[in-house]
Amino acid sequence: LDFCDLSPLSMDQQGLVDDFIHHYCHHLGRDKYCSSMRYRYQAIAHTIRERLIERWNNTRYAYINADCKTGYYLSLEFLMGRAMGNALLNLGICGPTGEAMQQLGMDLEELAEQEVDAGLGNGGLGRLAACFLDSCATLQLPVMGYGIRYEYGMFRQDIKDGRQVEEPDHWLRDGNPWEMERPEYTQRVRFGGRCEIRRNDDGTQSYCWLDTHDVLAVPYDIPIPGYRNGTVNTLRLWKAAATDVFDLDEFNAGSYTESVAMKNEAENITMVLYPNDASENGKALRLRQQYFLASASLQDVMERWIYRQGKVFDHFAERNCFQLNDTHPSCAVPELMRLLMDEQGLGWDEAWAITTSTMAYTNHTLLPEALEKWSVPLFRQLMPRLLDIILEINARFLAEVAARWPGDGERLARMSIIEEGEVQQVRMAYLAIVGSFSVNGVAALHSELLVQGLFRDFYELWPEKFNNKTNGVTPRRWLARCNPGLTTLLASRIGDGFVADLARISGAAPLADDPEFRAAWHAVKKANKERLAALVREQCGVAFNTEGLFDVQVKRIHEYKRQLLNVLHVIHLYDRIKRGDTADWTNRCVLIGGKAAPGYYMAKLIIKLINNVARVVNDDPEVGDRLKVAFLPNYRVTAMEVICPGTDLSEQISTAGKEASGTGNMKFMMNGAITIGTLDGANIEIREEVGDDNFFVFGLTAEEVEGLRKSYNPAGIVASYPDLERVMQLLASGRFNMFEKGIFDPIIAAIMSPADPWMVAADFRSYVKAQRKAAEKYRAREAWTRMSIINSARSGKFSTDRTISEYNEGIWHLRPVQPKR
Ligand code: DL6
Repeated sequence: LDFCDLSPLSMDQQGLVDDFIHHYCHHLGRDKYCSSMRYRYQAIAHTIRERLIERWNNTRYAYINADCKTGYYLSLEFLMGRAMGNALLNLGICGPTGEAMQQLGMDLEELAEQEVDAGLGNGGLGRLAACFLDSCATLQLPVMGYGIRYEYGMFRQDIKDGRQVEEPDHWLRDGNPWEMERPEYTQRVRFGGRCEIRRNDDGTQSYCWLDTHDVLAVPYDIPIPGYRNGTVNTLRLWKAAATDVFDLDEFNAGSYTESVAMKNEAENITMVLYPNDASENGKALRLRQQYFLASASLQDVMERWIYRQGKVFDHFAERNCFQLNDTHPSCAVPELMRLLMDEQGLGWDEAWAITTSTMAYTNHTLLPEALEKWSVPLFRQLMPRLLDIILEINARFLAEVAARWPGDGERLARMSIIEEGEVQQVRMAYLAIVGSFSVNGVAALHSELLVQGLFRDFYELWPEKFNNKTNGVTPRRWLARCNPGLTTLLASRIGDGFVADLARISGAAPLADDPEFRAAWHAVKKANKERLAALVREQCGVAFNTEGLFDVQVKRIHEYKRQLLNVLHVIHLYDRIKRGDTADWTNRCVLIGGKAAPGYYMAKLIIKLINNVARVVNDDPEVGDRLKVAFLPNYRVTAMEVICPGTDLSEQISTAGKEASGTGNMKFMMNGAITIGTLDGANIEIREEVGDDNFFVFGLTAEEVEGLRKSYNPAGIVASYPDLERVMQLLASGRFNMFEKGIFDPIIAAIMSPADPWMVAADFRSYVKAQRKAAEKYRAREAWTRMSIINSARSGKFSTDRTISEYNEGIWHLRPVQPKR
């Protein structure tokens, strides 16, 4: 089809204007009488999209020509946020596009505001996946993302009377110009039915999975541009659709309406993202989503392999690698076995050798409630063939353990993929470890705690499998795009190379001693604080004075992240103001934001407490600008793009040993915020990079937390610290819940419980001390700005380009490929 060989599209202002007009008038069919901004946004989105498509095709041809090994990032979540600004930045056409829009009498940033976030994730895990894709494309690595195209993404959070209210996020309602449906690559995923063993003529056996209820997986591809390098990789998201057979044959006996209802059941698989970031929910639909993703993606890879290489799998493992983003896609292990054995006729040993050389697993949490287990009966009902394979994997695995530790029955029970009990459970993390050649944690401490604790037995068996890959964030979105002021300033002094190679940002460290540079840095921060203050004013109706210390904690609301500790500190500051203890005061604006899982009672109560405290503090005329508190509703990627550039103090205050890594901490640091934090997750590595003088550390270490458990006595701690005693009294007095008697009693009880897993009271004293130090330092503006510059300048390690290079060197072994430009 020679007509496909088009000449490249123009990247200059006039070319963009012409194509915008074409899309607006001809493609979208709008005219000068249409006043809706939506179509203007869509016209510019399509104009940019076709420029991505050119590069997308060239990248695909280059990968095919290079006949290269490919990596696949399998994830139930990709928290992409908006696409347009990122595409413009990475294509290098922000300037001409802005001018083109100006020529047409429009403002590009205003158009960009029309785009809804692609909120296909809960928090850190999903956003990490999105940053990884950006870095893979920037490093020109042949990596494809596989995920689910949820019809409804993460819920929209409203705050009504101080409480979280969830609203559905129908993000696809107005269409999505950044996706391309590819029905030609549809796959069929099987559920239910039964298994039968058949004897073949040659005496061998084969397995049949019969009477299944099939669902179609239809791919939607999203282009992932690298930073100014001509590469555009692919994120393939699957949508579930009913098969015709499903509707007509099987349900012909039933009524029309029942058959349509069954169609809905198939399509429900990709209807909604589960909004829990840290708890297994045991829901059949969630397991169906997991298998749906794993099966559709592996079949897709397999189909391409067979198309290009034929039905020969000798080199499959050398040429393909699957990274499992937590255990959510770990059905991929038995599914690859099934495809290789049942569909391609390989024997167990051969299939197992291939599977265990292609699968790699990343763990993202130590929290027991987040470790997935699925009941064996549910597995049998939904994927009977997969369960057979898992049981066989387990039998062979336990034989290996028994051979290594003869007679150690306890160890066998501990390590078994199947947990015994009233109802047997499949331990998905163990399945992932046994089926993978690499298992990694996401920060040094987390990886260490994994091998010392949760996965200790497995580490003893296979120490070589375990490794660490400290997380990162992409400096394109999280510096260049969200903080143009700082980027321009940095570029004027150290060149703009740091955007593609963040290690170079260290060149800014000596500038911390240059008063002129500090003044310019301060001015940029001030402008960013004004932008953030405007957001807070608009969203929360609270006036933040930009002279004050902007003290920010935004992340999922969870007890282990200890938003409660933050609130107790706010109450303490309020108490000080009321007592007149305000000598050498630093004005402070406290911003908290984040979503709670809809069924998480305590997290939702904490949101209510934050809002109630905010109302009392903000309404008290005695307080004035000394203290302002706001809870930002509907925290999401786009909000963080305004929040992190405008923050002075970054709250990273989880109970040590509980936050696997954190990535918000890195975004804040990159944008010149100083961390107040515990020795948890990647905080430890941030502190190592910036030095103790540029970080406010406090609290128990992970070891101390565990050591204290048995003797933890919060009542004693409260009684021995008058500041905390007063805070608890204020809470108990009903000052923050005048007309809602007793609503915060569960919170008081949790803090006062010797079984409090998060040990809020234990760290209060050192937290207050660290906060006082931060407040004091903030008043010395030059010194604070110095710290701010140092934080940014030492953030080089926390680019996902570094993380992905480590994944590639240690696990994937992919060769970069340069497409034609
Ligand atoms: O690795 C990405 C991200 C980490 O930065 C967070 O520390 C961690 O909590 C998060 N993990 C999850 C999974 N469930 N839980 N909890 O979201 O991963």
